[in-house]
Amino acid sequence: MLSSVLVNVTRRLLLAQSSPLIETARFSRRIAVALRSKKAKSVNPTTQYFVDCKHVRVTGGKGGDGCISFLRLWCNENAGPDGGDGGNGGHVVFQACSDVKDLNHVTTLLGADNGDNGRNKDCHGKNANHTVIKVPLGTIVKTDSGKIVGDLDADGTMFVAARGGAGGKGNHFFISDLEQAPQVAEFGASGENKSYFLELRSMAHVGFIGLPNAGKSTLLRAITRARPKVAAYPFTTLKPHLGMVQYDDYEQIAVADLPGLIPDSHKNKGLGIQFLKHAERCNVLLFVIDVSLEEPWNHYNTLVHELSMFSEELASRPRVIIANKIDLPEAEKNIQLLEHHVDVPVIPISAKIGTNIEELLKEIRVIYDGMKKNS
Ligand SMILES: Nc1nc2c(ncn2[C@@H]2O[C@H](COP(=O)(O)OP(=O)(O)OP(=O)(O)O)[C@@H](O)[C@H]2O)c(=O)[nH]1
Ligand SMILES: [Mg+2]
Repeated sequence: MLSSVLVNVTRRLLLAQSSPLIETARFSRRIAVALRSKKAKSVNPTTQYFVDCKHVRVTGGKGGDGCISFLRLWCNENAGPDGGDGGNGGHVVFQACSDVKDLNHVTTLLGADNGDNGRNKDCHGKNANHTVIKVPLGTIVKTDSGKIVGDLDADGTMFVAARGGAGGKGNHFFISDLEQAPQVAEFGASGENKSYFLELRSMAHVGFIGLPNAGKSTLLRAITRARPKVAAYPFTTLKPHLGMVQYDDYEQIAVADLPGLIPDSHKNKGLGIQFLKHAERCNVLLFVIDVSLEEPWNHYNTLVHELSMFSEELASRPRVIIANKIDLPEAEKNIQLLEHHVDVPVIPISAKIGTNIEELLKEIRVIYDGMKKNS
């Protein structure tokens, strides 16, 4: 009885959560609604950094040794050599997987299992399983000298980083017309031992670009469960933070909060080129502008200038302006002026209060779908 009541309540909750169909005139099809978690965020410090570059050492498994053995039966004391072969060692393989978003889980030392040794009665050792390490889509594999040897840009693609050693042959293998009782067997070969740099090229689908204090981290906190530090001073964020926006059709969009840019960032001022490189790895750039400040279009022009000085291709990516802090009194007139001065769509929001966030999430999904269609 109680369980059926619970089931009904859960069903009602689920129905209440499920979203209505939203038809837009522009696309005349359903746009997935972002699922925004209502669960309270943990208050414990859980600082987790997004790892997009890693140096790893990989070792293939050793092959199993061959066995030297002679069979003795009750009716035949010298029934012949019966030493089995060793099994092959496992490979270390990197596999691109869309479920994985960064290289945080990849350890520095990666090894595969060894093959089993051969046994008497012609028992061959078992081949070791390969060690498959999932890496995000867009991971490139470089040697220590910087040569690119693998580009894992499609789901499921694999790169064999270190081959396992072959198993050694047992003495049964060495029987010949001349030698009927060989007393030799091989050791298993050692696996390859190599080192690589893994580098994640496509960091997130969407990246927030903005001057310091524009409210990028506040916005990431508002739309995802990520918890970057927010404070009223510049350069609060020193490393990129990543959050996932989940939609009700199970699509997930990775959003990155990048450290603030300042004039001359492309000359390595402020936090410098390193973070422009991160921007290079985002498919869509959202410019977060603080519209409570005077002449916000100048901020936008500064950001575009920095991006184009760094890379022309970067400046030509799809982009949208997010006019943040519309809750402040000076914002209203600044937004109108901003829309007048720029030729890209402007979405007014207040990341702190949550105004217009649903609209922004819908817009992000529309851009993301368009981007997927074109790629
Ligand atoms: N009134 C108001 N304040 C906001 C809003 N969004 C952010 N802020 C405030 O602006 C300040 C800076 O916010 P952050 O999110 O740390 O800004 P940021 O762009 O991440 O800054 P850096 O990490 O230094 O680049 C904080 O004090 C926020 O509370 C908003 O919509 N309205
Ligand atoms: Mg920040």
